[in-house]
Amino acid sequence: MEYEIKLEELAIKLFTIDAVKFGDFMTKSGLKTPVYFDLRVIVSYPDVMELITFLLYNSVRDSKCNHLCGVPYTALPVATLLSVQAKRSMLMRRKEAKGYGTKKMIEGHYKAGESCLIIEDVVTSGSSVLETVKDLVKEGIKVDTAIIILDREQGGRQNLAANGVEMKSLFTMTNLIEILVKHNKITQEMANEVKEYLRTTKAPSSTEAVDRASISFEKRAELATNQVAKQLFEIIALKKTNLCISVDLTSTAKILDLLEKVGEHVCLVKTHVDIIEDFNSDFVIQIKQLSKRLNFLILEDRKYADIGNTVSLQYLNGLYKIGEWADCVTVHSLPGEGILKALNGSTNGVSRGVFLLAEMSSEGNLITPDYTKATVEMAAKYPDLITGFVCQNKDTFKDPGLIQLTPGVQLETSGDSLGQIYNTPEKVILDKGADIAVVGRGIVAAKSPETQAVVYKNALWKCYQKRISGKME
Ligand code: S5P
Repeated sequence: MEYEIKLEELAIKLFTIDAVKFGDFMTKSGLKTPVYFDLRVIVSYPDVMELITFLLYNSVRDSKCNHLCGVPYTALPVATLLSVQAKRSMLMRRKEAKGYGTKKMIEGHYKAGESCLIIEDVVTSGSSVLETVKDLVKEGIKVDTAIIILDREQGGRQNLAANGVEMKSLFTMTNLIEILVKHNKITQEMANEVKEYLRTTKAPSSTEAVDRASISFEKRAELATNQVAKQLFEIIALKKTNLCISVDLTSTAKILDLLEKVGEHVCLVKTHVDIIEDFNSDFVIQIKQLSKRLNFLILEDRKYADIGNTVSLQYLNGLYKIGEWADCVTVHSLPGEGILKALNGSTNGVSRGVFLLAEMSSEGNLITPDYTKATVEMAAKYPDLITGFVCQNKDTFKDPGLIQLTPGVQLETSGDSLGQIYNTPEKVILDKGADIAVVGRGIVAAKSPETQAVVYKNALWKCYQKRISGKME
């Protein structure tokens, strides 16, 4: 109750000090608006600052975040007060990088893998919040919540949600207006005009977004929520290879022989266990030993696509008992969420990993943009299980803690006679946003697979380095 009373008190004060004004105004972008906010003035009113701090305090206290960061400049003093009161560390984002020394955008003491809560005054499109989020994420800091004084309800909430940031606000515009009408500060007529304006004027969907492709694999390891993804990022960074070999061979001896030669050059080995003619338990022991000795993970490309119950049987039972030896598996989203529910969990205390197929490389495949979008949305509900996506495009997903695995890679663009489409390492890493490139016949069918694996490894790594250095033409 005290909270409600103070919230109304704040609304009235904001009106009284002209932090919120009604009439005919022009926005920065030249649009007409019947309501205008300027919260920069609040610093001159200690009672308003105190009220805001009081109202935001509980959200800060209840958050598990290591740090707070105010979006420059208006929210900086608010963040400072909250930081002191909640005894929580504060970080500061620079508006411009220093011209000398380190190009640091974030000031304060922090470690990659820590988390940060964002504080902001007013959100319209959400792009200012996202600029701050982007710089924090680049440092390996996780951001999932932004605490806002006023949500203008013009699309900011949706833009933030699309970047994995939940917005909590003291007021929405609608609810602020209702309070002001109740206290006879504005007429019902004015309130209706503002509501109509809100209904018809939306901020453009924000172009500002976290660009996962510009973040190093080391930092992304800290942002991963799935243990397999974290491990894979770490292996990639350590071995300096983002090459996955697809060992589409039909005898265990040939697979083991190939892996003995190329294992040190790859981060991930992709198998199709059901094409092996002499599969046996000794093969499992040997490939696991190789994976330990040469430090790569194993992805069984089973492409599960059945109802949850069947998939859980297929995963743990039958001849292959895939769940016992594969670090991760590929899964279709087609049957719906049941398939992820069935796989969610761990085997013998070891986290599982799933690469969801969001797009395919083959010509004429039936996956539509809506299907891809729904697949990414489905994955967001299983942060502990999802390692990443098998997909072809950078825009398919944004979360820097997930991995883009892209097949259909050869040194020369072409295809095969059965609809496979190939792109070059440059194209998949620099244009298409792949984190790991899957190469099958490009290496397996080469005269010297070992030499060819090194060629692919170096080409892919060079592109990755170029990508994170930001020197793309
Ligand atoms: O969209 C896809 C998804 C996958 S997992 N396109 C693919 O080609 N794959 C797999 O990647 C395919 O099953 C095969 O094992 C590998 C590509 O092999 P390559 O010989 O064409 O490089």
